[in-house]
Amino acid sequence: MLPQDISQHGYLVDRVIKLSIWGIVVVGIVSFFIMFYILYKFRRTKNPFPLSDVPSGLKKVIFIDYVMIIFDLILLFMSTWAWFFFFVRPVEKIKKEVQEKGEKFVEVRVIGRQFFWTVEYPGRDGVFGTQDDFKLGNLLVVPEGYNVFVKLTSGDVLHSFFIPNARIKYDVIPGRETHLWFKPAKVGKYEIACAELCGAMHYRMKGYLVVLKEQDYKMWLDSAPFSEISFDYLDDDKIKFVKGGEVR
Ligand SMILES: [Cu+2]
Repeated sequence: MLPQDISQHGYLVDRVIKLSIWGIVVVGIVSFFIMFYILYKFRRTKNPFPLSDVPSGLKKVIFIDYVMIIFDLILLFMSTWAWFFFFVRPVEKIKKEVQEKGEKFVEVRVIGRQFFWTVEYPGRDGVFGTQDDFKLGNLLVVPEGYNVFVKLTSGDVLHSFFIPNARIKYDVIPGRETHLWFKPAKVGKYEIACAELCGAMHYRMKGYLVVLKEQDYKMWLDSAPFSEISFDYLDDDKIKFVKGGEVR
């Protein structure tokens, strides 16, 4: 039903979606059952004259309202929690937590433009603004199991950086920096989409997230960006880089 979840915290989003869908299905079935039951029970041949009041037995169905209120509150709590977890907590705080726990992380910058993504990497030293920084077009390469911090900006109009498999999506806003954090837990190649209608070629604004094993990532970083990635777990789909960061 949903695309494969490859991030460590994607289940927070999935359970809200699944609960919504199953809740709607159950409520729909119960509501239609009651509706058809009432249509049948109070049919005109048996009840030629309208009743002046709701029969007392029927008043009991009001319990459905209470069930719905409780269900909505649970849903509200769960979705607020997921939202808070991913987007409301300041990224500096998450980074501090990650460092205190001794977890590994990488940082990248993503710039959205009509109609492509530019991904800036800090290179081997992990620091931006140094000699070994490099850029790639439409390709975000990250190591498996690392925390990934993405700083998002726009070069022109509104875009939205969306990785369905990682369950993250955030608006890319001109003149403002937004942040995303996720933790890829499964190697492979996954789609990145633009989820905000940004112009005529919006549908072609597509990139890839490539999650590599740690040692492969390091190997790639040593030869980046003018190398090609081909590991057997990438669906034998070779990803080539050429000078200037174009991806073929
Ligand atoms: Cu776009």
